[in-house]
Amino acid sequence: MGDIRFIHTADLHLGSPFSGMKGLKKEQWQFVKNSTYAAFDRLIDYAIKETPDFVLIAGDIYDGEDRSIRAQHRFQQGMERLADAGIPVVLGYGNHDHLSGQWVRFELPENVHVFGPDVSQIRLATRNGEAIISGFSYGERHVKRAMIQDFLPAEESGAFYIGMLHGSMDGETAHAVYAPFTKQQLLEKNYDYWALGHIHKREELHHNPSIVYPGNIQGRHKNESGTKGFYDVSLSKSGTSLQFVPVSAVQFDGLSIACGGIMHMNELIDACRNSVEHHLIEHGPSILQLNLADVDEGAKELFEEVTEKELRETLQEALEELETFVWLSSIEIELGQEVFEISPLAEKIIAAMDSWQLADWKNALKDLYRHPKGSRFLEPLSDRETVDIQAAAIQKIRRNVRMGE
Ligand SMILES: [Mn+2]
Repeated sequence: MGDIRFIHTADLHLGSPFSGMKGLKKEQWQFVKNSTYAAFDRLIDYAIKETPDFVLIAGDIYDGEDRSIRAQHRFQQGMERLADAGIPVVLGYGNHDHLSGQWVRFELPENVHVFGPDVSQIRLATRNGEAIISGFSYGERHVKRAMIQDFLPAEESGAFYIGMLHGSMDGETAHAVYAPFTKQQLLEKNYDYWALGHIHKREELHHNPSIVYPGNIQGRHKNESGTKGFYDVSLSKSGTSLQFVPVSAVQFDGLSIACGGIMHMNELIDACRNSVEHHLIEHGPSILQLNLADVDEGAKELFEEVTEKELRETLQEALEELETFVWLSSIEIELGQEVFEISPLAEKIIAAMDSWQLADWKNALKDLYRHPKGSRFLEPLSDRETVDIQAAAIQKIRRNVRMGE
């Protein structure tokens, strides 16, 4: 048997609303909102150029259970382009686009094989042998059962066995746990490859056989930073080679600017523009959180009279002349403890927050999480998110609650 070659992608989240991004001009907003589609089109272009044996999509094709008509239309077009190129697709739906949602029906072309809510097998003949692909779609949003138990172990030595599973490792606390599995459970099936989805950060959990999260193809917020894409996989009975293919149309990143020695605002603006320009040359269109670091006494005075909003708008304007898309989503000013005198009240609040457990955060944020309209856009609160929220809260408190206030 020779190699088989396939594309492993997941979490396309077509139609992501990118809500919460404020102040973008109309064209900038269009550019960001179109990014999931642009990344998807690049994936399809790549497949047509490289002609793999098939394409696997491990869940969350759509961002919402209502599968917007626009998102479905764009997906349909992509699948038809693959049909014309003779490339089969195997997919399962995930927790975001589970089968119990309400949506307008589209009929996908015949090259597209879709898993039902129970674990089943799809067999594909390739130039170098048969691939037996096992998987399922989410019948409803919350699949908490260990679906791994229903996957049949590999038994035919003449075929490639691939498992497709949208879910998370048992004990993983940073995300809502769906269809939980352990690495051992996957390995016991004796498959040649595990094509996972759900976790948006790419990671190879195991090599030989490979157990892989490709991550999403387009970041949707600051916690999905860096370049995003999918894997081009070559699989043989002796091993696997994974090639990451970047396709994100815009990437989220943090960028640190050293402010030591800066005395005037024009110097700061120049320093920011230079750093941002370098970043864009290397990474392309970006949404950046600027971190102004090493703020000494001289630089500190510059920030006393301006609000973060004013500063951000001014810097954004200064970046407008660059050809590549860039948006400053926030500016953090890293102040050493000695630079700003923090009031005893602020100290107390920060210390109290430090001892909070997840349950305390849930209590503090309950108005938001129980909001009838807002709550459906939120993923369940996790320990990891509370770390981010706490860091942001501390920064706000440090800046706003000063001595004598
Ligand atoms: Mn997802």
